Amino acid sequence: MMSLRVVTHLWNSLAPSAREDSLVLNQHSWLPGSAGEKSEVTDNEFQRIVKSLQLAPETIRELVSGLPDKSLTWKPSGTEFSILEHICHLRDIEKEGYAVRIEKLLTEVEPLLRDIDGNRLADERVYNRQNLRTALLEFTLARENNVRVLQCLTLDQLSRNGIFEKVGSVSLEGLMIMMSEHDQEHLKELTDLRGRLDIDQ
Ligand code: NI
Repeated sequence: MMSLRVVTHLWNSLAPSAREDSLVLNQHSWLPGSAGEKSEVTDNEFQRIVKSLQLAPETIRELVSGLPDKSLTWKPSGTEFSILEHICHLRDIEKEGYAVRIEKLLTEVEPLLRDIDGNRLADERVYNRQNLRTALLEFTLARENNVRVLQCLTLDQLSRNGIFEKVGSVSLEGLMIMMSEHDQEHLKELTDLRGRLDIDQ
């Protein structure tokens, strides 16, 4: 998988204040080489991924702050998310996707990890009529919970495996990288959307 490239992208995507903040890294229990396990990411990379996961809600908050309601719900096309839809999506994927998958990987043997149809949820739950502040707060809290769990994982736990629907075998470490990639995709789309608002409205 991609580790360093992704991490570098994540790092570059952070707001300058967030990058500065992430120079202060918390210590945690994961150390490379312990228990003789071979891992795909180094300890530094692991720390950076966790830190970027931790900072994502604040990065998004900075990106969307001060925008009028009509900009928050503006959809560039029928198939693209508005800013509000992106944030509701990140919240639900965090709570119903990643929190559940992490729990299953930690407590079950080779669990099946369900894929979630984000577009269907956006329609069913009418994301574009939800409250942005509430959605962002809920995403922030759900992310905090997940980061708290990830920070304390041992190497043995990081190497626990499951089967991710439509993807295949994935370790908890791989899942963590998927989380950061997913953040990255949506941060990129949000940044593009933000730029287009300045032009179009
Ligand atoms: Ni998504």
